[in-house]
Amino acid sequence: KNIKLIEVPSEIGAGTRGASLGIDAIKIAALDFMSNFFVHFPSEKIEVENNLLFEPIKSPYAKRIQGVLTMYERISKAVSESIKGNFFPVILSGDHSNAGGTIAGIKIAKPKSKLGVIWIDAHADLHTPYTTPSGNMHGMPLSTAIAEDNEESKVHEVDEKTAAMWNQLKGLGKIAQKVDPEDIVFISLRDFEKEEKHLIEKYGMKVITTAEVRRNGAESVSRKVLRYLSDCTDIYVSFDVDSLDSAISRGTGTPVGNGLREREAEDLISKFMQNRKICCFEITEVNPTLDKENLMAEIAFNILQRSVNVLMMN
Ligand code: DIR
Ligand code: MN
Ligand code: MN
Ligand code: MN
Repeated sequence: KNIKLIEVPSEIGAGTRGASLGIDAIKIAALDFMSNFFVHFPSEKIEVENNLLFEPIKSPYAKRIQGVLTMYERISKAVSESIKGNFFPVILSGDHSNAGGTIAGIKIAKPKSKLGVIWIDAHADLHTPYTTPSGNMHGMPLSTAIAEDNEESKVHEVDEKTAAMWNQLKGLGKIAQKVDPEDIVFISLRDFEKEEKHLIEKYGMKVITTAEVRRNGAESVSRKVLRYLSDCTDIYVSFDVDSLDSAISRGTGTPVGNGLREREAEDLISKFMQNRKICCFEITEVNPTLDKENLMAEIAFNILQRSVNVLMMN
């Protein structure tokens, strides 16, 4: 495959500052490993709106949604153009809200695809402005992808302007539901709210636990996941580094225990990358300001490098 790196150092969707530095931290890890990985691929850096962090919050239940909408537009354009140009986009991203733009971009490039999503994350990222406990938009990208408000679980009212921007996020590319909820598979999900659980149960989204990855191994788990997604034509893999256990993921905004080991994540992602349906890969939420010795970025780099090696052989 013809790899293109897309760098999205946006962190306006996160609740903790610093994820915009994750990409540079990954590059520094590459230098420390004396790897020339980053000279091998064309890359494109997307303009960001991180200056919004200095401004007052206008939408408490969807913080900086105006900026997130701008990011969705830019990211989806870059991703769709790279796919149309026959590239395989590998996205290095700040916070996970950016993944909503990535999914939109894939669908814009491949409107007829049935797109499956493998979401490797401690979290479900299925909140909406109507249910969010934090107002942080990195907890919402999958709801925009499935065009979901979760009215049934509503906990707060949302002002009209915010609601209108939320509708724009969901409708980006004039394709409402970009992913069928049943075509989402969560891996290592372990920290979610009841409003998210409601959607997972209602739509029958698939969940693979850390214990199952440990017990059955990468080969068996990847076969099962790909079987779940057997009627999909294309598959996107989104890797939030907080899927890794908190013992090794200090360097991310929301570390959670009972997560994957480095090798478990690496083996599993490499298996996915062998599949011909894989059309895009994203790594997100590395925050070096929280870390010691740049460990999180080093792990992310190892996983990135092995994944891209596998992609190039396929
Ligand atoms: C929580 C935390 N579900 C929220 N989400 C995180 O604020 O919506 N997602 N950290 O990655
Ligand atoms: Mn996430
Ligand atoms: Mn997460
Ligand atoms: Mn299906």
